[in-house]
Amino acid sequence: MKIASARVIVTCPGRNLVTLKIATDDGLHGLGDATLNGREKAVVAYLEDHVIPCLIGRDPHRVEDIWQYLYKGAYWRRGPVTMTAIAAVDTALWDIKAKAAGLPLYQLLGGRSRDAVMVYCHANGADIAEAVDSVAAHMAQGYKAIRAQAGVPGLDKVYGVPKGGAPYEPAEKGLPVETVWSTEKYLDHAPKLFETLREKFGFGLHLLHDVHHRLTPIEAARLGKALEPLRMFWLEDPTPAENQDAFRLIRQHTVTPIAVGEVFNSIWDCKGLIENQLIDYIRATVVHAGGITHLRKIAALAEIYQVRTGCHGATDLSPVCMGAALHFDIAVPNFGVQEHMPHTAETDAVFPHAYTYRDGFMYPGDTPGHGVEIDEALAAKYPYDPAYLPVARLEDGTLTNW
Ligand code: CS2
Ligand code: MG
Repeated sequence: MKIASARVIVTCPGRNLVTLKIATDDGLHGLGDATLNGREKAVVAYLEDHVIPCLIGRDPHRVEDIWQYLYKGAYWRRGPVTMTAIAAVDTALWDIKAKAAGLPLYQLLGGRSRDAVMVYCHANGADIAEAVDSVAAHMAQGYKAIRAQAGVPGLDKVYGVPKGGAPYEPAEKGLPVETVWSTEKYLDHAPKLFETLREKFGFGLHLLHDVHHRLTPIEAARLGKALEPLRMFWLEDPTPAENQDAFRLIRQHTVTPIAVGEVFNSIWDCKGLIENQLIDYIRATVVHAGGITHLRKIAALAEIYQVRTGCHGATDLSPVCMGAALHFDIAVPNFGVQEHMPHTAETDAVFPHAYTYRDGFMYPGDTPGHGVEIDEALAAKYPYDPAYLPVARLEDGTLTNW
């Protein structure tokens, strides 16, 4: 079997999604997600100009060798663009390998370690009352784990809360919009949200919260400590993680579980966090952390230190990533939880898939491969539409972490 061709498909059924399709000389094909929110075209160029020409004629079964070739052969290692491109190739090759074997991908990853994948959804509201209603609505859909985000009095826009009740989509069309952030206003308000949720719903529900990189380590420690009585499932991205040692300060002050890693693109971004047990969940994903091949290595390191997986699963990760992630999730021994932001109906129509949601859990399905396909004719009806993630500034104008 040889790789006969490969091409990149860009579509925008409500948001931009990038897919790599690799075809073999005996009629098989595999898909990989190559979406990098706000930098989609950089990955398209990396794949089309620097990767695809090197793939033609190679044996698609040599998944690890091709991964090493693309990682070490580039000389310039790591980074979100490079590792998303490698991830797309890797995911497509695993898809082909499983299809050639006539098996669902999870069977090539060690088989099931559980019967279902617990997922968490996004509840949000412009204020605490709306967020409470949103949590109740998602509980009614069967979710056992719910991330809650609410507006902050005095701030016009905050991460995770869409305007006008629309589904949350962080990227906005056109050039980046600028939003204002106030840690002081947020820190006074966040604990009230979870005190209200616990009073209303008790402790039988897993509650999660995404700080989205906005606090300093000591501020994150203060928030973690304030939330301890509310028994969070996790506090996500409490502080930027370039300085992995910063998490020691958080750990010294609070036992609230910490989740980090959706922006990580290699094991080197989280080696210290895991080995020093500074986090409890690693959020690295199939699409941004080098694909199935590399994510398995991150999960294996994490397993040694009792760190569990909690893969990112926002709508800017395509159904191709979700499908591959669910096969990874159902097989990996140290699974924690999978993020689940349902895609739009238009997106699901472009990407027919075997995975299903039922009563708080997801199932990858047993179709050979990762179980996700693309309707190229329909995809072509949604041309790329430039969109960027927002930029955040403090109230005095200082640029800060969005
Ligand atoms: C968020 C994402 O889902 C999450 O945990 O951090 O919505 C993130 O903001 C987007 O994926 C960025 O593109
Ligand atoms: Mg996040």
